[in-house]
Amino acid sequence: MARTRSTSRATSKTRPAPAERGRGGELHQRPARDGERLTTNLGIPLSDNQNSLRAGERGPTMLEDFILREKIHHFDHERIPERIVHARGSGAHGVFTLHKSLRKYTRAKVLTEVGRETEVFVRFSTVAGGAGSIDTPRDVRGFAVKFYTSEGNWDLVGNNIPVFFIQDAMKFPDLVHAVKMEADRGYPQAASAHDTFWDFVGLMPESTHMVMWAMSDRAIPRALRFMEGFGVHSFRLVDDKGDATFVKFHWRPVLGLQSTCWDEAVKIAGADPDYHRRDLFESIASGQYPEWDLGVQLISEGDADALPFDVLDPTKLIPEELHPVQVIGRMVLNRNPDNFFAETEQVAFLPTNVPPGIDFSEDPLLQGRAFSYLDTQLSRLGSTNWHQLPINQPRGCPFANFQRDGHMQTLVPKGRANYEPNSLAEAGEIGGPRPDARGFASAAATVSGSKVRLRAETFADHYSQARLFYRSQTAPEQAHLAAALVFELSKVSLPHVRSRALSNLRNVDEDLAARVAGGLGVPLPAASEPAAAVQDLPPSPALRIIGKYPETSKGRAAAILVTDGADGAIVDELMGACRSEGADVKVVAPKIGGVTLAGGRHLAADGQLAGSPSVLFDAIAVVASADGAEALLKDSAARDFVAHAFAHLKAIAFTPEALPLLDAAGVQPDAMIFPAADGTAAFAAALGTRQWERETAVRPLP
Ligand code: HDE
Repeated sequence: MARTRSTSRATSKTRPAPAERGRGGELHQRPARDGERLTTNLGIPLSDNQNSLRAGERGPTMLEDFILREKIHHFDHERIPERIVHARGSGAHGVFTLHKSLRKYTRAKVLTEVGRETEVFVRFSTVAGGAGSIDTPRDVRGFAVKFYTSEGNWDLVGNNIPVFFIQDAMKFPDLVHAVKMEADRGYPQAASAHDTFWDFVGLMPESTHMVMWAMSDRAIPRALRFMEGFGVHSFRLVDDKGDATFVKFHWRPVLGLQSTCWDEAVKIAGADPDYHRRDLFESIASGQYPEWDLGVQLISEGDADALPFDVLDPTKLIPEELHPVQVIGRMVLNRNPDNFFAETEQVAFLPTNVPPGIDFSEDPLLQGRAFSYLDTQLSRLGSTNWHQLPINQPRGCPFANFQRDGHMQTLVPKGRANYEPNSLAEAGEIGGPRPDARGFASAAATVSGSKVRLRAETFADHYSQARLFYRSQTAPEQAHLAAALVFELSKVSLPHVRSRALSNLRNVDEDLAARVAGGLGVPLPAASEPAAAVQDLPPSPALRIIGKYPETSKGRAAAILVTDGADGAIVDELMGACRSEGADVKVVAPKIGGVTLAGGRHLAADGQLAGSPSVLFDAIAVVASADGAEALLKDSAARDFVAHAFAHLKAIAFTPEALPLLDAAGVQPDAMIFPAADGTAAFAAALGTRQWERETAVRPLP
């Protein structure tokens, strides 16, 4: 048994880190320097960080060991409550630059000062799973942006889907309970494919539109960088005179929209549960900064009245064909968090954080959110002073008021004046801040009526936009949506729940309902009674994924599976072609030590075959020697590598020696199967797309 007294000692002669005094007199611990003396939280230098204090070398640990006790005490309390929804998330810092002024509509400087750069922090999330759940479930994604504006923080706390499941905040706890793990068994985690979710949405026809989006490929994004974002609710922009215009906010990914196949998403969950988090972190670390354009739809009160639905109803979108999205600026995420907990976990988003010039609407869901988010910070972050955490503090401007004290107060305000009005400045003392007539003012919206608990008649149409969404999709997207419904409803064990879902689907589209019933192998029940007549609205191509953005290979990644003796010239050519398209290339080899190419050159591997399945890449190439290909044939990981890429409709390039492996994997020639000798450029150009025509050959679609 080793009986060392101490195996590590502070070697540096430097002094303990002194505290630095911040703007408001607050104390900030500066980051420790390498080799600096290790101390307790109160600055007592430590001589031994390996051994607890014991009575005798093999004796019991002593109660007086304040060093051990402090360390374990702090560790025991390292976790804070995870978010009740959106617990699993990934964050990044960045900058928003305004390119077009909305001066005519708002006095918010962040939306009027062209060229101004505003710091942002963004947190993307899934909704249903816990903090340790996978990144790729079928789920809505949160898209929350904190703008540190010169007039205070503006939080645009949106999703990657422009509508929501419910119309009234009253139903939110029911919705969340229904989708989360079932109450008695504690599963399934991060999945809507279970009885209680489908029971709830079946009984709430208002959720049908959002269910269409959640069953579409939007809910299985390829990466966070390839998602759109939406503010969802109608907000108001307010000008200098106090006049208001409704606004809907849109984020458009510069690299385009892209999703995975469902089977692929399921397999990624096993291969890399952190797939999205890793992609975000690595793309920023490598300088491929994710970017989005910010767009707005502006709707006057008069135009809102003319819409065939209520602008306050969060289950409805405003088709871009009716009110175009104007791009006004760009957000670039260019810095990873230094510390996940301090920043991504402790960031507190509040839809009520709006600067002067931006205001709420009477959307009953937004009104409920206005209460909820402030409330939740107290239980998550444990103190009303959560706004003093570095990630939550305003950065673009100072903050000053007479709010005082509370748990974990880090500010040290000076003087006697802790109330307003006061006249202490007249006696030369500190008087403190004062209200400013140019400060935040709510839009003067007229409100009238009796106190009632009822849903406005204008919210009654639950199916027309669900139909609009479905009918606006391309054929492959419609098939995926139907397949997702079949998958989800096949996990529902209560026949009446499944049947009600089908009854509601008949109001969306008879063909869709028939496809889903056919896929389930159950009879089609009678349609449910809609609360309002269902309208046939003109299709909106902007609701599609396929074809909405120009195709690009930028930001995508190809994997080249290589073996010993492979042709190095082809590998170089493939790498060059992919890189010139702005794509990344990874070398996958049977051994992590890499391969020896024909001619003797050593090629390092980025991944070992069994740990780097093709689901993690956008396209694959197999560059093998004859012997190497023969060895791969005997390896199920190699056969799956190719078979899965084919099943997930990806581009495949190959050298002739690899043909037996392609045959064993069931690959059939098509427009995205490229012989490497002359197809490298076409392969590299196809990284951002999928071969949709192949799909019927690889899986039955409903
Ligand atoms: Fe949230 N939501 N929400 N939500 N939400 C939270 O706030 C809530 C809603 C959204 O990355 C919580 O700080 C209610 C719509 C995002 O930190 C909580 C209602 C939309 C995030 C909360 C809604 C969202 C949250 C959990 C109905 C899209 C993650 C922890 C009235 C527009 C933000 C927290 C982050 C987080 C409540 C509806 C988006 C509990 C009561 C609609 C992106 O306060």
